[in-house]
Amino acid sequence: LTQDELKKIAAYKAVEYVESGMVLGLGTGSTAKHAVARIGELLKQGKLKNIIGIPTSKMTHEQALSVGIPLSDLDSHPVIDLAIDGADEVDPYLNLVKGRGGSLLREKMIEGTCKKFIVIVDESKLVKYLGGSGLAMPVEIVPFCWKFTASRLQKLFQDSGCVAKLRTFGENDEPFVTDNGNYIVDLYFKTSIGDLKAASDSILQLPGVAEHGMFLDMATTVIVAGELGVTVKHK
Ligand code: DER
Repeated sequence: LTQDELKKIAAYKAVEYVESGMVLGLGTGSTAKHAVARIGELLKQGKLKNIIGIPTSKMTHEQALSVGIPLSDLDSHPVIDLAIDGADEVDPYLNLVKGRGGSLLREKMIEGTCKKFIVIVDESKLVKYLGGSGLAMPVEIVPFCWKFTASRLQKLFQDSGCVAKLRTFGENDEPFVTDNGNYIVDLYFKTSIGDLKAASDSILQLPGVAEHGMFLDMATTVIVAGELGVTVKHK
């Protein structure tokens, strides 16, 4: 099975938890994309009715419109029944790293006000501890004096061998700009971050920081699709 087929299997399994009449947080990324498509398909077949979607990014907003999911927002629906979204890393306690697609702020707002938050991953996302993959742990910051904020983030975690890098794109290395008009600084760790809650608090205390990509104690269920089948882990 390819990685994308595994993502699709996990996504379809998550959509089995969707009931007619639900207000749904619609995730962002290559795994959540399959869940959004599946919800649209079931609506078209009449197997799901009266669904309202709350998209976690402009990209998901577009995709949801294209598959016919009626949309609204947090202002109209401050409480959401169920959110389905991918993750970049999942630790054994169902803590997550998210945001390598750049949508972490809206995802955290929406997934933080859900009664249930189902995370869908292929098995490659499982890690022993967050930051353990050596890949980016994203932090959304205001563009104003971003170097100042990036260097303070790096200093915060110097004991973990942290390197902070502004996320850029294209051949001119333009700064990546989020849906909210902010920048992203990606943190790379050599060793474990240690106390995640303390790390989260110290990041959020920096005035230039909008949000970070550690989703602690938020997932209620994680669906993992692997070569040997699908496992469902509940909090
Ligand atoms: O950027 C994000 O938050 C995405 O949801 C990410 O965590 C998962 O993206 P993927 O499903 O494309 O790996």
